[in-house]
Amino acid sequence: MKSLVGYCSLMSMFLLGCSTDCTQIKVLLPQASSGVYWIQPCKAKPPFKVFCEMRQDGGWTVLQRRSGGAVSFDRKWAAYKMGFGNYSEDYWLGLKMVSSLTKTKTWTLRVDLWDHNDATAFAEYKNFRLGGDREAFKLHVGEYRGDAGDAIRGAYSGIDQNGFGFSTTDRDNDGCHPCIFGDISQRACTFSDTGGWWYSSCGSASLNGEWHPDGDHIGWASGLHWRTWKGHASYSMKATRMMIKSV
Ligand SMILES: [Ca+2]
Repeated sequence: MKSLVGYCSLMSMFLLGCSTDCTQIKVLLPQASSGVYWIQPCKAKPPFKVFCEMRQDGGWTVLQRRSGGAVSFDRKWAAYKMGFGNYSEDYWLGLKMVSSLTKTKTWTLRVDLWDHNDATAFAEYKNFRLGGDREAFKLHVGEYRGDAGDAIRGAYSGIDQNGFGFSTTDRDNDGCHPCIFGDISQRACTFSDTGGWWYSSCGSASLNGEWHPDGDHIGWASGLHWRTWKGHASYSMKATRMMIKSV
């Protein structure tokens, strides 16, 4: 069935030209199941693979998934630009692909979080898009809704990540020098957080840090943080997922 659906998504891509994404596949094939698909947004050549979460509320293109420590997210600019990991497990789609996807249409970003007791929370942002390579894939988010809190805009003022470029250990766009974490002072947020992100002095959201298992998930500057939900003692999530839907 899945190979048939995959074939159909490829066929729809050829029939519809360049406009395919997970949302459109779900509209064309309401019975389509969650899985790996080829898509080709208008500004993207060649087509690329994504994991589509097919839900009652539509088809979502997964940008990021963390569920364990098998895939390291401690990587440099080139890797974050082009993507890494395993499409059906933990992965980062790639800033270039997300930027090309969000150049056209209007998108909603959904962030799902799981703690180590399997409690969940989510954050959704309207009008999500990324700028291009020349503006360091700057993050743009609109109105927030959810129960995880708006960690992108931050738990307090002065750390709003909206409008900031992406940073990695070899690309510093975090707007701070020094950057302060508790009693640590450094030139860049990525030195403590390790994973790439749209840091802003350094901010309340950071989902690409080092994954920590249950029992070792509290107190690390690195980790999978969403501090408007789990603000105390640097809590690192058990699992996270970031995905977008076109409207
Ligand atoms: Ca800096």
